[in-house]
Amino acid sequence: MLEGVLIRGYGGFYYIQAGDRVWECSLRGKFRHIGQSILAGDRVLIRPLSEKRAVVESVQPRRSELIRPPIANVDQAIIVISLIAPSPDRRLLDRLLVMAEYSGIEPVICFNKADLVPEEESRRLSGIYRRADYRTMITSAVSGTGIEEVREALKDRISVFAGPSGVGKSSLLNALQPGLSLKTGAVSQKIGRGRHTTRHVELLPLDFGGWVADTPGFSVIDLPRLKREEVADYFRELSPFYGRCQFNSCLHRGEPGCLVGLGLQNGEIDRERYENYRLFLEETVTRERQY
Ligand SMILES: Nc1nc2c(ncn2[C@@H]2O[C@H](COP(=O)(O)OP(=O)(O)OP(=O)(O)O)[C@@H](O)[C@H]2O)c(=O)[nH]1
Ligand SMILES: [Mg+2]
Ligand SMILES: [Zn+2]
Repeated sequence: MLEGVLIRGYGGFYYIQAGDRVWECSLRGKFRHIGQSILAGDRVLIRPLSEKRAVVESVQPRRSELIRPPIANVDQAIIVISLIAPSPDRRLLDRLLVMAEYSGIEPVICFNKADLVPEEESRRLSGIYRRADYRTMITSAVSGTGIEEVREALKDRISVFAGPSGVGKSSLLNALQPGLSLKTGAVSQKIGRGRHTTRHVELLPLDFGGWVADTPGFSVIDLPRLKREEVADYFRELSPFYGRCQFNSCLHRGEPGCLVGLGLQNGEIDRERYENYRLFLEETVTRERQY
């Protein structure tokens, strides 16, 4: 028996990376009987039948399960935002951070296209998020800045690249591992989107260890269904204020004795982050009323 990771399923076959090769596998009959599904990212035990073919004997319990894209055991989300062209969509970034945290996936923010903006600008933006306790990187797929740091983050883990269209997700992956040859640029934006509905999810094995999934860009993302008092839990810089405001149930929207206002004044909390918190809170309150 060998231990492996499912990298893609296609036409009733399952491609599993184990040891130094990718095995074409079928599932043992019992999976059909118990109706157990198997996803990219699943860790499995396989029994080799020949040089390349094997049978999946069992699937290990999942640590996590992402729905879009459908991948099991994702360790981290590399959220790619470009510093310019397209300009940073902070609202989308903050939504993605909420989503990652909600799914139990560690977010890493990658500020890309650093070659196109002054260094102070990259540092300013990444500083805001670093101070808010997120892991950030400044990268360029063109000049190679930060690529080694991204490699280190990806090593031996299962990661998903996410973010708006045109920010350089596929370009970064190509820079990380030139052999990947993922399509990039204006053309791929169209094809990538069009293909997305039919394309099977695939994990790309990295030659330095680990797996990544590239995803097509998107610009809209719903917040998870939260309760109003939970929204602050998804803004890391607000956690020190938990239970410290005058009212225990403080939602930090101008209540008497709210300490977050002070944090804003002394620059401990970034204003735009706070505005997004308020926006997400209002959205959540509105949605609560609909149920
Ligand atoms: N100057 C510069 N251009 C970049 C960089 N990264 C990507 N680009 C360019 O930005 C454009 C979009 O890059 P892609 O890698 O296709 O972007 P993507 O995020 O994969 O886009 P979708 O697949 O549509 O979601 C291409 O023309 C790239 O050459 C970078 O670091 N610096
Ligand atoms: Mg792409
Ligand atoms: Zn408060």
